[in-house]
Amino acid sequence: MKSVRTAFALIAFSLAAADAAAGQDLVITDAWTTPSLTENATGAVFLTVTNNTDKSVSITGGSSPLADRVELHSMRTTHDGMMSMDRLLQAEVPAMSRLQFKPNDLHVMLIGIKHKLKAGDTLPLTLQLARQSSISTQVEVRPLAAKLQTEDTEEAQEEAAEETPAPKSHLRKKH
Ligand SMILES: [Cu+2]
Repeated sequence: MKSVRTAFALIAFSLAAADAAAGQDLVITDAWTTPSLTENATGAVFLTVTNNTDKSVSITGGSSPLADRVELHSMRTTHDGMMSMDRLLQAEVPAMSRLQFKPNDLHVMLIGIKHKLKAGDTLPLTLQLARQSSISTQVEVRPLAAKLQTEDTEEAQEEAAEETPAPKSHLRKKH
């Protein structure tokens, strides 16, 4: 009888672990970055924030013991086809929804990384929320190939076009 109860407890525990994102009010999952290319580099962190509450939540900034500063950034393509990065003062995670930070889009920027990150390393990251609360995670450093795989085809084509000189009009975005 005792062993049956233990088995039930184990099943309950593993379900809870697998469903962590669904069980907590606010949780960060799948946080990753790429290796640093130089000392004191900047780096973009990608992650998903899931909000299981019925109120929207604002992320207002972040911190990591391994970086001088942490900022929220967004990337966009300007009218002349250049990529531009903007600092955001906050990012909203709607009620019962999730917000994805992903390559060439919203990201968490590490500025002044204190030691070169290599694939397999992890670094702690805390995101600051409005009303003095915060959520933390461990960011996994993945090989550069992980980022290249997630970049969209259009981006890859633009890069190829830049390598082989093309008429400038080809790089411009149509209105
Ligand atoms: Cu950035």
